[in-house]
Amino acid sequence: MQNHNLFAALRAAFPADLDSTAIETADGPGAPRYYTWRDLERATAMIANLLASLQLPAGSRVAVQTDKSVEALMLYLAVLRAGYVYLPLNTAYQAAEIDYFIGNAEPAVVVCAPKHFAWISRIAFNAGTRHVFTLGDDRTGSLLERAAHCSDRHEPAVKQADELAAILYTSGTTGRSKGAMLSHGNLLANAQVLKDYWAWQPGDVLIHALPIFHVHGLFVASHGALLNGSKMIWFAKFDPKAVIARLPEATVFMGVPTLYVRMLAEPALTREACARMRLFIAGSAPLLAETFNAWAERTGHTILERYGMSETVMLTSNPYAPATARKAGTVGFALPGVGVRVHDDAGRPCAPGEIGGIQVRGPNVFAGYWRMPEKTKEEFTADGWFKTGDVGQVDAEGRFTIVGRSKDLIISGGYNVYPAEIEGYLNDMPGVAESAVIGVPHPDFGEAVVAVVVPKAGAALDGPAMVARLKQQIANFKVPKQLYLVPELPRNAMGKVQKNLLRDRHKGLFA
Ligand code: MLC
Ligand code: AMP
Repeated sequence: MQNHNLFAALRAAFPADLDSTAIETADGPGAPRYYTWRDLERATAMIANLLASLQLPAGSRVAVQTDKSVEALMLYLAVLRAGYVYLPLNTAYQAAEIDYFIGNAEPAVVVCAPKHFAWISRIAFNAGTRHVFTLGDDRTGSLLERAAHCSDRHEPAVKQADELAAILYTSGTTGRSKGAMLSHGNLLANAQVLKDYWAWQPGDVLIHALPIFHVHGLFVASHGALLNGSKMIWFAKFDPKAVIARLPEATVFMGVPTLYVRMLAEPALTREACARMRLFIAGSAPLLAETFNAWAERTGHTILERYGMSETVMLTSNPYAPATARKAGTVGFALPGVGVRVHDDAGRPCAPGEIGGIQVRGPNVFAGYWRMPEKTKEEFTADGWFKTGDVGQVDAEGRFTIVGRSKDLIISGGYNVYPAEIEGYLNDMPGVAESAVIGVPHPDFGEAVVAVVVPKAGAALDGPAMVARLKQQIANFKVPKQLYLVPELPRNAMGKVQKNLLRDRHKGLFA
């Protein structure tokens, strides 16, 4: 029987010389550290054997909130290898957020940073998780201590293409986060298409400077390099100066627009520094034409923008060749084998240039939301296309442009922030009558979170104290950069808050 385990496919792409360098760390404890392909092979076997020794039920989730490290990547690969389901969690998440994810996903195993063991293990054990391990970014923690006693040989678990490989939580427009269920087949199909579409080549070297708890860094970047047997220069934390210093050794870079904006602010970013580079890829948030143009002028390289999401991995991409066919402000063409279309609210296809909802179908599209069949049903059309919640158009050649979102979502520095969630926290504070959370243009983050709050009659609210309170409750990137107290929110005739008016009112805040 053919094994569709994603790890097996990645493993098959390792180069013949297993003693060559697979990953070189550029920062973090002990840098530079060199990991060979053999190290990846052996360490993932040992961790997979540790997981296997726990005799977890089939389909068990392994939830992970750790700082970025090569060992954390190995843990991801080991979970695939052992046949369990990987559930990555943003390192910025705090107790209430972690409590929800663990409660909802009911992981059999939780792995966290040693410094967070006390509170995370309490949440996990309360939720019925049996095993909590620690993994530090300096190779410390119980996970590696235990794995050190395990065999370094392991046969990848046999998986069907439609079996679950990972759950990625993506916040809901109303209510709580939904776990997008991605299969081994979804992830491998997308990785293979991108390998061809972006013309990965022998000798490519990827600078990996993104977090590994979202689609972009965990799947698109890591799978890309692994499936090509390419070396990675591994940054635990993005630092524009340090990344630019390594560009002469690399050929491929992937980043959210904020990373490009920050590198452009560095005089060291020059044509010479980029002379060996083959490809700069951007996505996860809109890349401004201004950034695209400034990058081309400074480096001589045309950024390739692509479009994706947790539920579908990558959907569209600007072309690889010729580079002149990459157009600012567009996200390119449907990837081979992926169906992408634009439909109006009545479900009719839009003509070229007409604006509507972007829908997708293909081997990359997820199976549904974890334990939310109703939500899943709502997000698919009757004929089986997934409604992305992005609004856009397609031109006569098939090139897509995103013009907005029907989902109330803010994308700040590549992280998604759902206004409804922040409004919930604000509305729970004493003295708050109601609130509206909006995204406004920000030169660094693309969009920044801003809150507009209405106090109850007679209540004296303290804006900075409210922001400080939020900082203790939720991930820092979700905390409003500015909070306004106002007597009332603008509403339309139907009584609906007019966020567009608020956005307009505050659009110059960070100009
Ligand atoms: C950090 N901060 C942010 C922020 N990141 N504020 C708003 N938006 C963000 N994205 C704030 C923190 O709250 C903190 O504020 C201060 O900045 C310093 O925190 P930090 O962690 O030291 O920041 P920094 O390292 O500079 O992080 C910035 C960044 C990071 C751009 C490197 O945000 C990042 O890695 N973004 C990439 C996200 C990503 O990978 N997205 C892909 C999603 S996948 P304070 O006040 O608390 O001190 C996807 C699908 C697809 O969307 O298509 O790819
Ligand atoms: P996530 O839920 O984190 O996977 O975020 C997915 C969302 O990011 C998409 O639905 C889009 O709104 C947005 N996105 C991803 N890539 C792009 C892009 N190139 N341009 C504009 N928006 C993008």
